[in-house]
Amino acid sequence: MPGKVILGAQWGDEGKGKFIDIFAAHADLVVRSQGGNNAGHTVVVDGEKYKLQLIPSGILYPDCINIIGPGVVVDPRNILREIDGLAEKGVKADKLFIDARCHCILPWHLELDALSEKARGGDDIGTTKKGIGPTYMDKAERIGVRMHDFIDPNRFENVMRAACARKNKVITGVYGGKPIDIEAVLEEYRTYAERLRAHVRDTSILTYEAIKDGKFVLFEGAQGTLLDLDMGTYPYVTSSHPIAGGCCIGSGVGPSAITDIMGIFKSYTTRVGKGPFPTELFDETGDYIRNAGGEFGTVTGRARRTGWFDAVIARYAVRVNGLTEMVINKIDPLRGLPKLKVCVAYDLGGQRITEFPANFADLEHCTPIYEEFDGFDEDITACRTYDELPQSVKDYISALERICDCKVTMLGVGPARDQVITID
Ligand code: 2SA
Ligand code: GDP
Ligand code: MG
Repeated sequence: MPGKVILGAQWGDEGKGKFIDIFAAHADLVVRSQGGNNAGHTVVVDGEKYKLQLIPSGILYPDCINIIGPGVVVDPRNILREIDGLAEKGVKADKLFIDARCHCILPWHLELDALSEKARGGDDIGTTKKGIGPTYMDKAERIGVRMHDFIDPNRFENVMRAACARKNKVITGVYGGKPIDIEAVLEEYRTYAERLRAHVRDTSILTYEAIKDGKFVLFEGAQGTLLDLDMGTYPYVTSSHPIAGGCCIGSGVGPSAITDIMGIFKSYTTRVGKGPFPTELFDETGDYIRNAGGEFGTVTGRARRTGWFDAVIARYAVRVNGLTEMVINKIDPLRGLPKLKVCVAYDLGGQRITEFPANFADLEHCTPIYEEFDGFDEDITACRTYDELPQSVKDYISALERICDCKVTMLGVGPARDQVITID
């Protein structure tokens, strides 16, 4: 049985949620290994929309075990809200387990995320303001509050007081902000700690044993390859590791656990937040794609920036993730555009380059070199086999497969779980 990774191969929001949901139906265990509630996955089941942030998509299947691995940062207030929201829709969280090693996102992290973005002036990252960066900073500095301390009644108060006092110095001293009232936080968060206790485990054991027993383990990616702290468009990245290697670190199992790595792409590109984006469209074609694709942030509602498919990025994603297969999702929004463009290389100072630059300054000066393909006017949302697709769509997909040098195994033609095409 496979250890399958499904991850975002661009800047996130490729529609991972839909594919994770499809495979979660057969999975014994679904594992989140990085990020936090900055993620937003939309899953549409029987017309009902589920917007999941931190809880793995396997939650929608009663027999599936859902793991929040040690590499994830957990906002106690937010996860309980998500659990309650699901309960209102009849979805139980009795098989949801949070690793004891997870770092907690606490009120000072939210405050510091907002203050640090504001202090950067026009040079802000465009974060989701969920406290992600400041929480990972504390983890790297080795001063964070881990879940095992948070839920321990004998340690909770001391650990929280110490962390708050330390961060209040930064909030007031560095940013001139208002200190966090620890008494109010203790009162509110003590109840969260009590409620979360039943979910906390050493999840690396659960994941390891599932793999050893030959179960189907699905590693659920969040954000996307270009937002990876090391391999993404630094500094306009998130503070975790959305690339395939991050799954091992963030779930506590070794690389031999992973057999398949599926990269989800959109048939075009989007990005939320700031940072370079070579194929970005600032014209009516960009607006057309944004509206047709409903490109607005799942968590923050922000309008996503839109552009043509960038195969330089796609080849990079194939390489740094070791993708074994590609999915081209959201093809339907391209309907009605006379021509479809694919960026096959960049022009950098008169030189043609085909590898994604490591240097942010270079990337800013790259201009795309495009190949053009015919568009399509047909409604493809009801197509369920490759043969039913218009010839121009088939040509576009074959071209992406050729240019990216990776097999395309599935296509997406609409938001619902069944609006996919599997290519044999
Ligand atoms: P952060 O909050 O520190 O992780 O922000 C750092 C950068 O990472 C980007 N980022 C994302 N990009 C796309 N989608 C994300 N999730 C939500 C969604 C976003 C939303 O599914 O739509 O609702 O706006 C996500 N999370 C982080 C972020 O834009 C910064 O560029
Ligand atoms: P994720 O973060 O990668 O899971 O993606 P999001 O849920 O943030 O954004 C993807 C959006 O596109 C959601 O609103 C999905 O319901 C929608 N979606 C997913 N697949 C398709 C598709 O093939 N066609 C269209 N039109 N919408 C899709
Ligand atoms: Mg998303």
